[in-house]
Amino acid sequence: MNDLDFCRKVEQCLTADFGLERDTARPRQIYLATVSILRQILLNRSLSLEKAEETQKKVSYLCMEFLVGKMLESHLRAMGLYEDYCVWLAEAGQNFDAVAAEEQDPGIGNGGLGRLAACFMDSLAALDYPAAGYSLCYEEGLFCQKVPGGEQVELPDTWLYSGEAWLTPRDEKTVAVRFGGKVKETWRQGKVSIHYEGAYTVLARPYDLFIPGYHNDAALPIHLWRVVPEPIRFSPDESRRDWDEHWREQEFYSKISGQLYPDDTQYEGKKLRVCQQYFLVSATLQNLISAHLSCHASLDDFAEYNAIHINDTHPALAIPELMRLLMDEHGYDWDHAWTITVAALSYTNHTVMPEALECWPRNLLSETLPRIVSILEEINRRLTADLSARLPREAKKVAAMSLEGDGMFRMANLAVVGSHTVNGVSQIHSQILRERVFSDFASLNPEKFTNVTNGIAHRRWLCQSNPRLTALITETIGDGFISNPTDLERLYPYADNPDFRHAFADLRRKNKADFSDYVAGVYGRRPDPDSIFDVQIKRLHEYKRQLLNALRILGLYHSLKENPEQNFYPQTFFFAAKAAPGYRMAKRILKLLWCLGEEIARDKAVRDRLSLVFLPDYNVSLAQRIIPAADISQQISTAGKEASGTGNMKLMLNGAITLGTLDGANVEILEAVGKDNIFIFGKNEKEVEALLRAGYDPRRYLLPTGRPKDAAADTAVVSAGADVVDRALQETLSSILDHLEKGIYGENFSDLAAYLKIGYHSAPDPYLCLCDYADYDRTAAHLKRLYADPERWFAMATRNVAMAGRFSSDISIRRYAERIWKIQPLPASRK
Ligand code: 26Q
Repeated sequence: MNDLDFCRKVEQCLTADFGLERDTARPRQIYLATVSILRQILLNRSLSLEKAEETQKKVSYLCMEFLVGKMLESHLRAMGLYEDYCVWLAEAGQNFDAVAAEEQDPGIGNGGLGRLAACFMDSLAALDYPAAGYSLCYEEGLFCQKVPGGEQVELPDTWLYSGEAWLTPRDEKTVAVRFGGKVKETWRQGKVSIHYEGAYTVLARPYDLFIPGYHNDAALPIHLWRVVPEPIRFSPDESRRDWDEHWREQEFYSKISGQLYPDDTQYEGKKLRVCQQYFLVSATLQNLISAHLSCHASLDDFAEYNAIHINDTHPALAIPELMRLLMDEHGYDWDHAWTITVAALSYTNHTVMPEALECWPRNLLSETLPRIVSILEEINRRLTADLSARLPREAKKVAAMSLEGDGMFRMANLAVVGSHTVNGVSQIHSQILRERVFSDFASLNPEKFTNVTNGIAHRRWLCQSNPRLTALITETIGDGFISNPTDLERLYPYADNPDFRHAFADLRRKNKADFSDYVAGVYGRRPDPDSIFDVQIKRLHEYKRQLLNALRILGLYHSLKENPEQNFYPQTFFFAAKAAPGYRMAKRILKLLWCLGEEIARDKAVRDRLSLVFLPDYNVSLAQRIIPAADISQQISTAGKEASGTGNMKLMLNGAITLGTLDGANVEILEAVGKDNIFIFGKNEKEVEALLRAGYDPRRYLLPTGRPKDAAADTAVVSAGADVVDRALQETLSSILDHLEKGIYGENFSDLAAYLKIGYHSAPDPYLCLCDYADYDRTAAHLKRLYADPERWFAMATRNVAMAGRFSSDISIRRYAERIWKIQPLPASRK
């Protein structure tokens, strides 16, 4: 279809569906009509893809979340319709931004993991791989965040109000998923048949969301499963039903696709969550099996045509569920079913935080999924028998590798055992998986473990969100990088070209001014676009150390108060972060950030040079606005804790300079740009581990208590591990903690001071804020000094942009496709 046809169709739709003309229609109706036409085009494309897939292996990417971001602009751009559509609107006196504003951010994800899934779909479509995403169609996405008075308030995210328009219900693909009840096994001639008594059946219907490829004909579906209540047919059987019980069950199960869980690390054994997970995997696998059987004689070759990827352990029940379907519904014996299952499945781990590793209480699983539990037990019986034979006299190891322990089923062990390949999401993370988290499995089966470093959709995160930089790059090296991201390396020599650097500085200044206007419009205060924009945007978590950043800002504040005449380049710190609703410490840190922002804003003596802006309701759209305006990218997690990070890549791609620890993908950014173009500080992962093992004592970094400050001269130098802690540092940190105790903007933060000093749960701060403070401060100060030299700064920025191509999700996806999924792009001749 050419662009004019497209605009004409939108116009026809406006008339036919709403009885409106393009010049009098409201933006919402134009939005709905446009989405309706895009959806029809994409549905047609995806149907032709379904045909092509019959003869080729495809990947199904299972993920409890897809944080797709707004789609109107990105889809129009990918489909080559954007420019003409804007002109067509303008001719009618309409404006693209007004129409685009009708779309809410579809918040069906928490953070990094969900956003990664969305970036991967973008690249799979761009590279024309046969693929589909599978997730749930949550009625409500991640909560909208308000922060009145610094307290986080969570409001429901009703994304379907504008999001429904993108969805195509696929009634014909509805399947049944059973929960609860009792399992009856009947053995006949060595074969078991399974019956369920008193199980509750929920219908699952997919609502498809389509992702277009970049300038090709691809349209990949993300199938979002939604609960549909089963119609009740009144029969003698039904008359014996306990109807009270039925209503109770209906009330519970109808909520399965109701809400996204807003936690991104904390595991909690909630029945509804396990039901969501099983609902996703059961519906998905039934869908894949019936699609396979519609064009193949049997399931013997299922794994030759299907790569099934489980994104974190959340869909790990796919392993026992595929076993169940193969054995109970399709008559396979155990060994054959297991061979097919392991050949089909692969698993990406996204976290090493122990509190995030999912373990389901046995009782809960037995009452909810009795047949799955018997399969898990059999997998485990065979696993532990095999391990005991291979590791005699190593009962401890065998117990640690078992799927069951302490009355829990361990999903990470299940995911490792039931997959042919396991990968981490950055070099350092994959190494930690091999050496620590899964070391026993890795020593028995080293070839199972690999690394695929995460990536980002550079077409969204550069081309769409930073048009000025994109234009400069295109003028300089052409537009090849849009499809071949490593072409950006051709920009590298321009770091030494003053004209290029000036043009870069100039556009950054404009981006900052635009962003300042936006902030002023939405939040009331206008940041100074001539100050350094220093950005930390990510979920709020102790390990990400927003608290460390806040301590340093307090340090700067004190220093400005004490020495107002100093030469201080104005600096604006931006934070955006949602805290999990039940995460108390995260909410306290959020409050501190907010209060500190207010206190500084009211201090006439410093506010022109230092400010802290907490931007509420962080989401994909806000990220797209702030990233092109960022000078400094803070990636300061305690080493070994951040699996990869992807915000670090987005900021680098837009030329922000990283201030970070040797953690996650920062390590690879360092490798890409070299040590002169990134600012690394703090303990590395091995040192962190060693220090925690040896015993970390944060009080070494503070003035000894119980003595007046000036009487403690004899403690001028105190050693803390390898560190030399001088008295000036102790004074700085003590006065920062005093300030927390005294209160900031009327709020007392003694709890945070105690956390830093003594720790809580009888352990000192495991994220080592005080320990890393001095090096952080030194490194940040050094980086800031460089800002005063724009020639040097924009040379560094240029090198960052130039080397960011390797972090495109196109590159990650090619690796997954070639090394893990073994899939090929569709032939160009498919139409
Ligand atoms: C688990 C159980 C119950 C409820 C919720 C959850 C849950 C939900 C989401 C647990 C974890 C998540 C999300 C994790 C996540 O986003 N991890 C991030 O993944 C990114 C992509 O690989 C990495 O870049 C980040 O480093 C990692 O933190």
